[in-house]
Amino acid sequence: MKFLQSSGWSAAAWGLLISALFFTQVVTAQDDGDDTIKSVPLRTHSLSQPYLDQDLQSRWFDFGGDTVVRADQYIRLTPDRQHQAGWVWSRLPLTATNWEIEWEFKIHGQGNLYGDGMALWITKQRALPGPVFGAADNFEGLGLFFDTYKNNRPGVVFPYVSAMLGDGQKSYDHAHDGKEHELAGCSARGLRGSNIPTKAKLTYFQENYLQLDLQYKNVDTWVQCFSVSNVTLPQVAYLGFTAHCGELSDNHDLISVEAKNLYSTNPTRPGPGKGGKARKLRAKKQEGGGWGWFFMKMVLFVVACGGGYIGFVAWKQKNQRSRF
Ligand SMILES: [Ca+2]
Repeated sequence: MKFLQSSGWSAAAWGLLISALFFTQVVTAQDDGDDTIKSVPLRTHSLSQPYLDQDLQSRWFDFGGDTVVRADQYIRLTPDRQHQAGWVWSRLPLTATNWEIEWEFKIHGQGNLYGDGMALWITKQRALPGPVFGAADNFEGLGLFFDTYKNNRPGVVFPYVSAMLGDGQKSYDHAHDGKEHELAGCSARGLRGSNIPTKAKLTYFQENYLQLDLQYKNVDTWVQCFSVSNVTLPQVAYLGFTAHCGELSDNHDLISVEAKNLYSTNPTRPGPGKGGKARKLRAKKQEGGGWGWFFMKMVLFVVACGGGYIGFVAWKQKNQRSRF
């Protein structure tokens, strides 16, 4: 009994030691990826006050629908009135292979009931008004929705942020707030009407991963909404922001957009690929290069631990027998 106990403790200690080494290695590998990423500002896809030039035009963006530009404050995609829809679309496609888009926005209004929300688009189509947060359905590319009105998603806290990859055929699932074709998403309670600048940061490394981080709880505190591996977006796609109000309304304001071209100075590792909850869930659904590697290491780790334990028990038993 004593032997079993002591071998159990020894094996546990060995397991702990190996685990510590293993996870240290994983965390280190992710952290040191960050300083190999460089960025170059993309002026063609960035927006800041006063938004328009002297001729009240924008060189890089078109505005439409009910959008109102207030040069010293915001681009209001919809005012807090029923049946409004507005849009802003880049004139040039986003052709960078890897990029980051950080934007500040504000969703606020008078009503106790409000909606419907706003969206960011990276799509082949541009400036087509429609029913999906002010843009056309059956899009090709990425739709990222900041949905403030729960149509029907029991058990989900709203506002809810969700991403969908459209192929030109799929329709946005309005009745269930995008559930049917959701790529990834997260609840963001407090995002609407937050008293700090609300920001989102979308990072894309081609054929590697797509990650969304949000800032709405505290200044300079980002929370990861999702990180999904093996995402491929159209190589030529326009950047758009749209919003829509139906029976319920809200102000949907775009404050600024900062786009960057990203490139990795380490050709063997094109992106940092931080692991988040959504990404871990996603990894169970699909096999990815990065996660295939992770899975292999886990298997090897379990095999090593098991082998070590069996070897240790055998050695102990042999030792015990030789003592008597
Ligand atoms: Ca909704």
